[in-house]
Amino acid sequence: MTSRRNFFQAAGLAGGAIAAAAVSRVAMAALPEPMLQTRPDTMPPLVPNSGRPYNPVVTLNGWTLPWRMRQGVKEFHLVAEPVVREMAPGMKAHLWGYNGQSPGPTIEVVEGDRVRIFVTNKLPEHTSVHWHGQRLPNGMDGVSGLTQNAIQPGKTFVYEFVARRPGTFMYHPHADEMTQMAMGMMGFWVTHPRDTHPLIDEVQRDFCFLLSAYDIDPGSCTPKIMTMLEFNLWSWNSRIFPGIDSLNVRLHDKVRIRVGNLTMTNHPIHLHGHEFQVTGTDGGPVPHSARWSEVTTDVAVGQMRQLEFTADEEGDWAFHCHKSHHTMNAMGHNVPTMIGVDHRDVVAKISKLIPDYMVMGERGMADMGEMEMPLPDNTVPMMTGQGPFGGLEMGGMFSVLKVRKDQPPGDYSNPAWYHHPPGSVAYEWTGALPAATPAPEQGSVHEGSTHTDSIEVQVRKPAGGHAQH
Ligand SMILES: [Cu+2]
Repeated sequence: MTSRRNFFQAAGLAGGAIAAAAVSRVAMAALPEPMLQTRPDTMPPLVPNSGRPYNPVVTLNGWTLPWRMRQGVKEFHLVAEPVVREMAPGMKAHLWGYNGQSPGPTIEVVEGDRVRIFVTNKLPEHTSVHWHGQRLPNGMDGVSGLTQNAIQPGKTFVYEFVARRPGTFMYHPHADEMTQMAMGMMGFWVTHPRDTHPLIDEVQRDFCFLLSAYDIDPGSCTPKIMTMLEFNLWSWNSRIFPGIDSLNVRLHDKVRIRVGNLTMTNHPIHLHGHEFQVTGTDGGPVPHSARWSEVTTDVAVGQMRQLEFTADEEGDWAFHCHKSHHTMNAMGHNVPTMIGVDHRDVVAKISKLIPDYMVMGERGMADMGEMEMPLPDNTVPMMTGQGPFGGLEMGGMFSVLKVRKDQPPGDYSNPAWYHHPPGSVAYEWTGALPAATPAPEQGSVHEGSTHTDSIEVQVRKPAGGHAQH
């Protein structure tokens, strides 16, 4: 039943809706100017100057996209386009990204914000943007072919929804995904809580970065997009060590680190010197009863994790993926293990044929860190980086958490290396070394079992073609 009063209210709403539609067409005629950022440095937090207040995040080697408020709507303008990303000093990659960079800028909003995102496609092929993890109307989900027409080159689409759920999210194309994500198209999204939230703590430092992987042959600059598993550059925000900035905090700061994984494999993210808790996932804040302390947490493909801890130990603490091949830069993987092999004779013979032939790996691979072999242009050494005590022999997904008593509140600048208190650094033993002796004879825990020194394993393969029963 419709009363006269309701009828006028409905008419009023309808009139309002028409007016709003007319205004928004005008607004769209003057969509926000796209902001570009091509510097690979970590930009200071973008303190909100309009809309609801919040504590901004800091994107490692990245930045937050400025917005404008228009009639209560937060408007952003993303431009999908080819970019040149310096992955580390001396190595530039030709990637695809947003607004001058890969990954794209971080988008920060507040729970309950109405958000309007203009997406302009300057790629040579169609694209779309999927807002990974968000609650939104189905038609705003960004799956080309399923929920929308793909955004053709040169076209601009508008996405609009309310950021309903606070937490850690990301965005990426859902059109020719294999190519576009292999080329670096992705970005971070943080929705801050509107009020104090029982499961979301206030922190003094809030960092975020995406895990991405590339396969770029040494000496080249464009990723091989068909690679599924054998990537050679493991990056945080499309940066590789020593190109990843350190995470600089003040002693006793509460620190949050948000990580999203858009590679093809999982990454056990490991922090030295502190225990953290996983306080949030793509699904939202983790209940207190489901949190436990860790020093490593696995971030699987397509997942987000929020790590939180109190930085209460001063120093320079390594922070890295624990897959040791992910803390190295581009290299060949088809190299035989040469540890223990004395191939000096062979080298002499090969050197007559190939003057530049190099012995590799007979004492381990640490020599690679200071390898004197000339590298192709646009290539970063496999293992590199200098610390106060010499070579770090790292690459890829590696950085340092710098905890300092005198780091000013809110200051993210890079302090000098940690000054260790006297007597607190591992040191060389210079006394005599006793000869090794066998461990004392003790009964085995498996009393009565056969003597171990008589056991020998023999492997016999079944005769070809005839199964042995
Ligand atoms: Cu990894």
